[in-house]
Amino acid sequence: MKITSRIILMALCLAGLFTGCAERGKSVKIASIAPMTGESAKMGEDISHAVQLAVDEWNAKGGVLGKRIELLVEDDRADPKDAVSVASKVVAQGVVGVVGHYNSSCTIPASNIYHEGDVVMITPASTNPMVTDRAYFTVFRTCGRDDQQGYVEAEFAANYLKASRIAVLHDKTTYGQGLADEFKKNILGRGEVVFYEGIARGDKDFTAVLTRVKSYNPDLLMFGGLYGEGGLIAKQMRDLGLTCPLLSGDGVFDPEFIRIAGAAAESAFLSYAPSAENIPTAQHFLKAYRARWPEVGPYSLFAYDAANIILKAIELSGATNGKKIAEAIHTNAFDAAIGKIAFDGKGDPVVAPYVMWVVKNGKLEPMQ
Ligand code: ABU
Repeated sequence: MKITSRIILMALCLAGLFTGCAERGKSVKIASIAPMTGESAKMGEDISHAVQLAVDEWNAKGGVLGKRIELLVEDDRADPKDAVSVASKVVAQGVVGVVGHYNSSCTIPASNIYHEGDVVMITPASTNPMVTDRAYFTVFRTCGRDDQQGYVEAEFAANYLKASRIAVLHDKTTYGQGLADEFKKNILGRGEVVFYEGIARGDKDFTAVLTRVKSYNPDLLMFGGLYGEGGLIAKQMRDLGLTCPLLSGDGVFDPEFIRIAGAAAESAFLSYAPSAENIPTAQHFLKAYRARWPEVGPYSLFAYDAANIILKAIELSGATNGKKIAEAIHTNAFDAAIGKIAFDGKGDPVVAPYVMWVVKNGKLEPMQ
């Protein structure tokens, strides 16, 4: 553990927040950490509900290692600094596993804390390659990566849409710009990127930048970012008479995108995982989740699997020590809701495909 982390832990001890040693043993603590407030709060709710479901199911069967599982739900407010302080807090509280974070820009700095504190972290949603490219032993993800996703989007743009003049917008975040850059790298030589610019997260009016995009007469607009801005861009580009298709990624993949864009969402193309509706092993999760909450979010299944993998690894290793739990994750294949999951040496799932979806009649539908 680095000196800075030790100092933070000592400060938390003095503040009376360091309950880790005193209470370790009474229960097994895991945490769900994501934005619970602000623009991406829906993602945090989707993730924490799924983790809650997994924890409740384990507790109904007697917990893990004979102990009750306690779930801490924490808010990182989609802010990298808050993510680091919440990560330090839960490590000090003796959490043995974390499902989170949502934003790659939070997961990457927070994972330094879990790495230094030997705590297992599995993100269900952070797709930037850097999350796992440092190959931290206790850091994993159940979702795919943006280098895979950017490749699939570029293949689709070149081969299906036959796009040749492409405008690219991104939200300047680790995820949004990262995905836009992966797309740009993979489209090179097949389509020309005639416009490339960043927008600001939280902005509501994109008519100025979209008017400039329109002046380039693109035959495709690719957006790297999240559903809030994605929905507004879809709506405002149509209002301006920009008729080319809109292509985006998993960050825009949510019914909220359609609720924001309205009819303008129609025919938008999004890359995301294959439909869970068609996966036999996912049926129990879908039924149990929908019995408690109305809408399964894009990362709910990945969060449910992440929580179950942490708890199963605790059971398999017979330990609550982070390195032992991580070793069990690295060396076993897990029967997850999404199917069998095994991890490579970096902590990425060995199989995590992306497919293209389209908005049709106001609904997200996987394309053939
Ligand atoms: N992967 C979509 C949004 C979350 C993130 O990676 O920042």
